Amino acid sequence: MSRLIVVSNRVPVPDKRGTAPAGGLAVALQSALAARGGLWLGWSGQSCGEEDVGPLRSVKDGNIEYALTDLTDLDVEEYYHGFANRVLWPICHYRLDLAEYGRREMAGYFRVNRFFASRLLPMLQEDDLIWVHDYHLIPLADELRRQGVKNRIGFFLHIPWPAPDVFLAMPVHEELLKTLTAYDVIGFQTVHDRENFAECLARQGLGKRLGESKFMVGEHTFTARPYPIGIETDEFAGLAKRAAETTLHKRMLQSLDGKALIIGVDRLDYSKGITQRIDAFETFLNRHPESQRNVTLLQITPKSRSEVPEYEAMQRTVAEQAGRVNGALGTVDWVPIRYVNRSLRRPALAGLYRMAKLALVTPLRDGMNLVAKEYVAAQCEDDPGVLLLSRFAGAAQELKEAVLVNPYDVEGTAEAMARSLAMPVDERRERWRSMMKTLRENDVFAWCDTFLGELSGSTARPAYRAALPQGGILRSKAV
Ligand code: ADQ
Repeated sequence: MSRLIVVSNRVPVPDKRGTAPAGGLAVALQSALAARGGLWLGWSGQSCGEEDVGPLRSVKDGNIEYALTDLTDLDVEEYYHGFANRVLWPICHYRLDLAEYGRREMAGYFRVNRFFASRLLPMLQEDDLIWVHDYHLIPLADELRRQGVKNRIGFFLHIPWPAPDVFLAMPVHEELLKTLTAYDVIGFQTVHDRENFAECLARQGLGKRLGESKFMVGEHTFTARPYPIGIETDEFAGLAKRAAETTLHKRMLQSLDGKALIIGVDRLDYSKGITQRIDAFETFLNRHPESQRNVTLLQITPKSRSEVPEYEAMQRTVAEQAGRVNGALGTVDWVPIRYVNRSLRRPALAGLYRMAKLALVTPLRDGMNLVAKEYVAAQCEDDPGVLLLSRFAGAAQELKEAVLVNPYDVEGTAEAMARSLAMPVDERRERWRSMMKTLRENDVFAWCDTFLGELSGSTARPAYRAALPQGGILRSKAV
């Protein structure tokens, strides 16, 4: 079997005790790496200021090598904060209004991709399979090809690919689209993303479509297909079951004092629809006064990207909004919204999901949304809670038995909350069983196998689960 090379912006490096930071994606990729032997390359998260970047920092864990590079201040500003976070992220989430185009940032993005290619080059062997992740690294294959690399190279986009009218509004769209076609396999979360990509090619007159998933640009043919990402379903379900025995779980139950728990878990990001969700919750409480004092919304939102001004503003807006609702509707012994700005360990999160009667997963746009899948996996089969899910999350393409809503429709979402809380147990069980079947069939290990099967041209499915790194899901976190 060929070696596997994973390249992503950030890398979940195990610490000195061999413990990697947590999450299904990292575990699946680590187990694929452990089965084949290989290398994971990415940014260290550190800047070397204005100095020249020093040698790679390498950490060995069994037959996996983690290779980390620093970047200069200018690189971090232009490539990461600039083009990736202030242009590609908003554009791919349909927020043309938030995109800040600057020639300098665009040039910096391509420059840093060239730099990653030059760091990888000396470590490559002839038959290595290369798997590149996410929007930070779209031009990487093109840069590697320019430097003479002939290996099979795959790319997976974790976020949505926007409709042509949105994508084509980005000044550098043509170059970016062209560089994407240098890959051998391009993975999207949904059919919808792949079709948006295909329409962008057609609108630009770039190459031709040979079949549903086959495309040709110049002499190069490649595959572009949906590979919806999953979670470590059975492991996460086990974690949630065990969490019910913990002290935190018992304390939480006590503090709820019989009230139904409603949960929202998201990184603080404008794509997640948190303010619209709180508006909908307030509308629900006002329209269903009998629910007041009987429900509590726990919104868990760790800060992210606080260097981007929109995120800082959003943090203030959400805190003020929760405070306003609590002030207007709360009583001395009932707080409608508990707003928590921190990250939780996975066992604690799994336990809270299991306790919640309803999960509000209402992004305005999301590549997949793993919180939706984790919530379903964490439920107790006899008395499962209800997943209220945005139609604009990739997960809605698979979890059709969720209560699907349009998050922009605040009143519709409020009514869906009322229906979900009143849903009879038989209906909840039926919906849950069907969603759980989907999650079991397409877990993150199957996702990894399918993508790598396509990339390596092999139909045999290696059992990556058997090669799970020590400690499994308790020890790792998303890339
Ligand atoms: P994200 O935008 O980060 O990922 P998501 O898919 O929801 O979104 O994954 C978030 C992960 O972080 C989940 O595993 C969740 O449990 C964890 N998390 C969130 N809040 C947490 C908290 N307070 N404490 C601890 N853990 C927390 C991007 C894309 C998504 C796509 C994923 C994977 O934007 O659309 O689903 O990649 O491809």
